[in-house]
Order: sequence, then C-alpha cells, then structure tokens
Amino acid sequence: MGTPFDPTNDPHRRFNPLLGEWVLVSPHRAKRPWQGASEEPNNEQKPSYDPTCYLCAGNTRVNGEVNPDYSGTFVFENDFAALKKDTEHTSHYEGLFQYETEQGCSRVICFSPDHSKTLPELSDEQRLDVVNTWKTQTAELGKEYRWVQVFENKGSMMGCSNPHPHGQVWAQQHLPTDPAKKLVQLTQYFEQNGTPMLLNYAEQEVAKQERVVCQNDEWVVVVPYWAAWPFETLLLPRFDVQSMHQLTDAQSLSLAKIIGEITAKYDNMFETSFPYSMGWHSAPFDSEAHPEWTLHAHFFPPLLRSASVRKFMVGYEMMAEAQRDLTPEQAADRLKALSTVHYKTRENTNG
Ligand code: H2U
Repeated sequence: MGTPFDPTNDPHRRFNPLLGEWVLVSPHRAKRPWQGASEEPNNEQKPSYDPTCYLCAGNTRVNGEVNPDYSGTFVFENDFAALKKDTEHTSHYEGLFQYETEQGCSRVICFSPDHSKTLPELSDEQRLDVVNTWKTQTAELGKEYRWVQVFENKGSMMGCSNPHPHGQVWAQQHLPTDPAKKLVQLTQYFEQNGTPMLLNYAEQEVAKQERVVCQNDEWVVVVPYWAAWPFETLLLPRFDVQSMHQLTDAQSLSLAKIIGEITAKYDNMFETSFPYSMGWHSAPFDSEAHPEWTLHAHFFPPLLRSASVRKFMVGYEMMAEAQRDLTPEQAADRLKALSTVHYKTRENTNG
C-alpha cells in the first residue's frame, strides 16, 4: 500500500465534460529542472502609432487598401482569408477519402487605433467597444453561417503576426470539430439534467470558490477543474444566455470589466504582455433553439514557469492526452492573488 492519494502531488486524471475528454494532472512535475527552450519576452514599449504597421489607422495594407482614420474598433476582410464565400458547394465521400468544400469568411478586428495598448491596457469603454463589435459581427455572420468563431491570438508565442492589438472572426458553413463535440456533450447533459451544463458549473464553482479567479454579478472566471494549459481560464456568464449577440448593454459592460480584470492579472503574473489564444463559443446558428448551450470564452495561455518558459503540448499530449504540471487549484490561487491594476499603470503612479 502506498501513501494516501494527495491531489496536490499525485498523478490523476480529470474529466472534461465539455469535450468528453480526460486530462492527466501531474503536479509533482512542476518541480523538475528546466534546461530547455526559453522564449525572449518582449517588454519593449511600443509607440501609439507605427508607420510600418498594416493595422494602424491611415496606413496601407498588404493588398494596397488604405485603412480609414478609425477611432474605435476597425473591422476588415482578411486579405489572406482562410475561408471564402464563393467556394463551389461540393463534396466527395469515398471510404477513407472524403472531403467537403467549405464556404465562409474571415475578418480582422482591430481593438483600437492605439498600436501600444492591448485589452488590459484599454479603458472599460474601449473594451466595451470591442465587446459590441464582437456582438455585431456575431449577429451579422450568424445570419449567413452556421458557426461564428471570434478569437484573439495575443503575442508572437501564439502565432500572432502583427503586434497591433487585434482579434479575428471566422465564420463557416459547417460546425467545426470542437464545437461539434461540445454540442453532443451539452445536449446530453441537458437531456439528463434539464439545465445547461455550464450554467450549473458556474453556480457550483461560485459556491465552492476553489478555482474562481475573479467574478462580478454577471460573470465569473475560473481555472476549470479540467484545465489543460497551466493558466487556462474559462469565462462564464452567471445567467442563461446562448450567444454573444444576445447580451444586454449592462451585461456587455460588466463583461468588458471582467475581461479587463483577467487580462490585467495575466500581464501581472510575470510583468510581461501575457500571450494567449482566447475565443468565444456562442451556440451554432442553425435556426434551432439551443437551450443546452451557454455562451463562454476560453483563454489558453502557453506560459508555465516564467515569462520565458512555456508549456509544450508535445510527445505525450500529441500521442495520448492533454497533461498539466500544476493543479488547476494552484493556478487559480496564483491568478486570484494578483492585482487587477495593470503593472504598467502601477509603475507610472509610483513615478
Ligand atoms: P494574426 O496576427 O492573429 O495572424 O492576425 C492578423 C491577420 O491580419 C492575419 O490573418 C491579416 C493576416 O492575414 N492581414 C491582412 O489581412 N492584411 C494585412 O495587410 C496584414 C495582415
């Protein structure tokens, strides 16, 4: 007989009910020595306007178009779109060799004209402008396409190709793989329990307060019980809502506020612009009601030990299943303890 199970030290698997997948938690591995890759954190202060930036107001993009002199958010069709509206509708199913063409569109959303300010450095009003743009894009594209994917890649570590703060929205005809898995899981839970899984989950996390990072009356941010990435978070509404475009003005403003809090905490962790990929999952647009679905956002940041050492999802994760090195509760405690005042603002006020 070994020593009794200690979840803060002993390997165990946790179930992700959203995807129906398991995650291996190996908390003791956080103590291992690291002589591997170290990324160079970019702490250089950017100018508010960069004449060489493709996304700054008044500048010319790669395709020769000139950006307007915008003052809030600015949306444009991606000049290198991954999805096109007019692709021929056709498919081919031949045993192991199957394809179907995809129709869609992809747009870039500049968060503000200020080249130097990421989401946590904008004001609540400016972040509200971003939320409202997500809402209008979701409503507009949802009329034409089944799936609308709003997301942001932040930082070069996450493949972001341009430092001007921006996100993207892609919309497409088919339900992509992960949303399709979620639809199955959420539907099954709703049929068995009569309530949406994520609304129940948010209520239970608020009651437990073991993984809550921040909350307000409308929203809660948790490191999910089944988190795979070290400081992954899930942003959930505390009310029943299926899609981004259904948010009221008051719910949008409190969302803008909590996004400011979680992203400031992220930047404060290593006093660097914290890289992540984040994205929103509204219900599919297929003319069905989706009472099983709850609007939610994921933040997937890659950093693990410091501003320069990231988590690699490689051998075991690629071959077997996701694996993490500290417990979700430990990650939540660290995020919870961090200030919501951005470190750059603190330095300024301290002179
Ligand atoms: P990412 O940094 O997340 O890759 O998004 C930037 C997008 O901006 C990228 O998809 C597009 C790229 O195709 N882009 C343009 O559409 N026009 C440009 O002039 C530069 C970049």
